[in-house]
Amino acid sequence: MRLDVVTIFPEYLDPLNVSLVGKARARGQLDVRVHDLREWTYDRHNTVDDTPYGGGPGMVMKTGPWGDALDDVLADGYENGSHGPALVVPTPSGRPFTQELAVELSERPWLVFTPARYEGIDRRVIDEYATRMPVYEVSIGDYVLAGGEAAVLVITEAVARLLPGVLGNAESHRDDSFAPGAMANLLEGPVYTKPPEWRGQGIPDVLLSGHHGKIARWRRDEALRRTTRNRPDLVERCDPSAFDKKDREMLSILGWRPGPDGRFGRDPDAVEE
Ligand code: 6GU
Repeated sequence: MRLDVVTIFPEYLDPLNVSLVGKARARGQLDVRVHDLREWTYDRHNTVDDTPYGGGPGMVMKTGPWGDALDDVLADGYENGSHGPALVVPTPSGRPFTQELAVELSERPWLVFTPARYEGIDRRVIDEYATRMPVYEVSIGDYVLAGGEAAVLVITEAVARLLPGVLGNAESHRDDSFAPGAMANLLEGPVYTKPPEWRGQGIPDVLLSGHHGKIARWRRDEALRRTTRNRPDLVERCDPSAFDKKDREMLSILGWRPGPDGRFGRDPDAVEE
């Protein structure tokens, strides 16, 4: 997969040389190119922004540098054999970044990221490229960052670990908490390793029992408990056919009751177990 990032802070993307993404690059599984937007400015001050039409606070990134940069990056990519580029525009006004979108992006051969600072990029830039290629405007959550570079790091890591051969074990994704099509998207429960006692805390006995059925059941119960506590919306969204008899017993203990449509809702007075 080829990735291009156009930014006024190229050094912000240095973490792409580290860990999983760095190793995928070193192995040739990912071809990452980071470009300095200011190379496509021609004035003495390397201006990339200007005041917004219609007034208001902040500055807007200008069409000229973005259009010239993207034209050059796209041309160079094609010359080097890449095809089917998609633009990924990080913005707090984008669609939520989910595991499902990570899977979709991981199936594309070439992603071009346009992280912006200030109040964003002149709309005409995105509208023009959208006539030629898919454009994904993406937000990584309900909070506001000073710029899109951190979002590029987040999206790249989520996408890179899905590429064939990047994670060691091909089975590893199927169990991801948010894997699309998973029976139930539950959060994963707690994990433990040696030593067996640390600062007076032991390991739950069941994990030392060697009884695989009981261990699987305990893990499932812990997943239900943690999901109830941290993401009750995920339980509400679950297709009730994802829950077996033992799940239903645990859900009941946690205060969940099936509604008329079979989906689970929580007794508002339920106390946490
Ligand atoms: Cl992609 N960019 C910015 N600036 N803020 C965000 C975001 C992106 N996603 C959530 N907040």
